[in-house]
Amino acid sequence: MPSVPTGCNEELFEAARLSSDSGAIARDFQRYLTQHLGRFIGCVPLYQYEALALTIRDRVMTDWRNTWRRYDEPGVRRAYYLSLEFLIGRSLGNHILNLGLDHETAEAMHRLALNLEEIMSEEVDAGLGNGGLGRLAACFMDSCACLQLPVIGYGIRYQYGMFRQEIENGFQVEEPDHWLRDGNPWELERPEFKNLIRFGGRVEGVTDSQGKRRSAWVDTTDVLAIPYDVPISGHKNHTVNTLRLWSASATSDFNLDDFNAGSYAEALEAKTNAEHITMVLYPNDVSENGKELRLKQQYFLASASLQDVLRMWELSAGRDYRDFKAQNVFHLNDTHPTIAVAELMRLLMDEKGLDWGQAWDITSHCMAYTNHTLLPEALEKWPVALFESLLPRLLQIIFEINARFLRLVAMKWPGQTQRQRRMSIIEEGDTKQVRMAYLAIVGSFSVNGVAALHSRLLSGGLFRDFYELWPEKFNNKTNGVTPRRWVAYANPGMSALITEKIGPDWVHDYAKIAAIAKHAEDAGFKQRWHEVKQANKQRLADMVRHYCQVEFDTEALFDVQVKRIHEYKRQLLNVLHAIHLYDRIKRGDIGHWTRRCILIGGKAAPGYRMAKNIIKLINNVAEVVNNDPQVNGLLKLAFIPNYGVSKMEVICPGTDLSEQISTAGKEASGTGNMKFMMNGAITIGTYDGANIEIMEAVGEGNYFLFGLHAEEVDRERASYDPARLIGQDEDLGRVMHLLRCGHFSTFESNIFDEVIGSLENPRDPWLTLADFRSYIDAQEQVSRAYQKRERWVAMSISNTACSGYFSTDRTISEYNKGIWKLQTRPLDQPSR
Ligand code: F85
Repeated sequence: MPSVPTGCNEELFEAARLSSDSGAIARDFQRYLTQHLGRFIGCVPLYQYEALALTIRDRVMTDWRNTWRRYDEPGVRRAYYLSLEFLIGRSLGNHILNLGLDHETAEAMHRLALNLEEIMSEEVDAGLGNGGLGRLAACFMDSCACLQLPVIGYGIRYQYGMFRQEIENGFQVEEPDHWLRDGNPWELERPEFKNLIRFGGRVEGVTDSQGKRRSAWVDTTDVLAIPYDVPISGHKNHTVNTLRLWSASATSDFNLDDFNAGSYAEALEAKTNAEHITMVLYPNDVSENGKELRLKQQYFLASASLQDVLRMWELSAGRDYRDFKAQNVFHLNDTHPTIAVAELMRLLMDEKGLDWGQAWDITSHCMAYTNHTLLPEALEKWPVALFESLLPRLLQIIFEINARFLRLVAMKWPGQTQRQRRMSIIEEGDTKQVRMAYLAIVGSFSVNGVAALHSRLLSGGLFRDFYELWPEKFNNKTNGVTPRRWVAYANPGMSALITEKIGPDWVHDYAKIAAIAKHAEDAGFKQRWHEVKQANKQRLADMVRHYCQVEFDTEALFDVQVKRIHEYKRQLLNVLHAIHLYDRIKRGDIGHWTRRCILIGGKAAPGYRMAKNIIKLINNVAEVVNNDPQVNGLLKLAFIPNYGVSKMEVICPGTDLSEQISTAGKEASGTGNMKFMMNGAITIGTYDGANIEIMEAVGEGNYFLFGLHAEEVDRERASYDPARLIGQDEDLGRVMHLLRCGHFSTFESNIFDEVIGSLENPRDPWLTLADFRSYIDAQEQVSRAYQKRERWVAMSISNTACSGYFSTDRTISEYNKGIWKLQTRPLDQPSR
């Protein structure tokens, strides 16, 4: 027998790997189905999915353990991505692709007379996020594994993810998303690494055994954090990184005294209360008004994750924290986990015995913060009183951080008390509040925005004072999306065509996609590109028929806007265009008409009235347009319910025109725009967020630009006069008339008053009507361009060819080079 290896013995691991030919996959699948799940081959497809998921999961296990070990080697610097959201979607197909087992698995299922695609569609989306921010975290995890970077994701295992959206009579109705009901084969519970999280209580000064004065946080109410690990496989590189999600659990199952006294329900109360913490994801993506449970979630994540990292640190370094900052970096995904700044201070001082200076030196060298919004109402603030009762020790620490910080400000700008008040982490006023963004900036060595314009607007506007104090902290990292999920997996037809022309390397080295540009004028290639797009449009049309009962004709232009519903994203502008086209049809103005199918999708925050009204309006306009015989297929409009990750996997490959029409200066980056571009859609967009970089990459000739620029928006505001615009523009006048006269609200009088009021409001923050004319004109350009098919296809190819920059592999390389400074940890020979 060989001796037990101490280091990383590649041969041993190689031997432990399961064989992955189709025969082995089919055998394991059948064994799981019959021996483990107790079902047979003709069972309901859910169990087929489960058996296949377990079969594939077995094939990542060895690499997973191997990767952990490699990252655990002494001296390996690691990053921890702290995020309240990871919008992962489905996993099975993604792992199959990354392991390079697509053919083998399809073949194995075929042998058993089963269909792989049908089985994969049984998986429920892991919807642990709201929108772009959560999906970005998931794309980042994919790229970190692909680049073999030692990064661990830390998040929350919500029992209920993003709500399921149903549409009833045109209105959004929210249904709970109990995604774990049938179990989750992709998670591994690790109760051995649980942590205790404390809330409430009070702070006492005590003298420790060394005679030092310290703070003790006592009389707390405690909750356990149990980690569940989710594997994140790299692309054909034997790397499997970890996403560690925390679940709350009571410290004891129930109170025995109550139980014995016969109060069974009361005995369970503590347990239920504890478990509420990770029960549900907050479905808001812009403002969250100081909900206690949300702050509990944030602290729960931060504390559990930091304790986990310190535990691992002490395993190798003991209680010596001198090298900690050289080997660890925490990344804060927006302000949501920012309480980690204060919590790391607390742990290092109160639990590990460091003094303030040592603890601050570590903390402020280990934290990095990414901002995802410019909307002031989206910046998190917590009432001081809430902090005081929930996290008294952390509030003390924040006050001390602030006091020291304000001394620094006073030193830099003596006498500028206004500036000190502006910059204070504590906002004064009737209810004092903790400004989390300021805590994040003060506590971090790096602060970045998510697109070039956004980062400029941060340092020149929202965070200007801080930029003047610490210009070296501020930087930009333009977002991206992972080409594995969003091209290779979502668009197999296009991927096969690309690989045929330029080889398969583009999947892991996405800059190589540029090589298809030289085929943009090759007639044969263009014809095949077109055929692939048509097939993808058919797949999308089938989905639209299924969910919306609306027929989309694939010869028409597919015009799509999918994203969270928000006034700043201006779904309303899109609707105004749809109404304008309808009005033209009704007037017989249909010379050189381009048929259009407009698809809109997205969720509204349950408490956001205006967003919900917008959904209702879209549905009502759709009802009128789709049922008017005179429209006769010249125009279709559909609202796709319950938009999410797996819907987007069908939508973006089948789209011709990508709508990115936010008010300039409001969309931090956008990432849907990148998914569409990669899949050969052409963008109609404002000069906002990453749209600007998309346009620069593809060239103005391959992009439809319209609307005011960010600086113009601010100037326009002073003189914005919607009534004048309506009076001057006949098209707009007719559109507004159709809205006002109730053409889209028969028997529902006045339901759109609020929407109309917002459009006509001179103080409309989103200046929707200011961009109407320029939008309509740009849409007319689109319609004309779509009629020149050859040219359109060339534009489509150019968009894909120029999308190399928008891979999260590039984004993550920049995070690593500029902020994290990790070394790649290649495992054994990649099998690419
Ligand atoms: C999005 N933000 C930006 N926020 O809007 C996009 O422009 C950008 O491309 C992506 O981030 C990625 O950078 C976003 O998705 C949220 O989901 C969000 C969630 C919760 C909250 C705020 C924003 C609360 C907690 C403050 C309500």
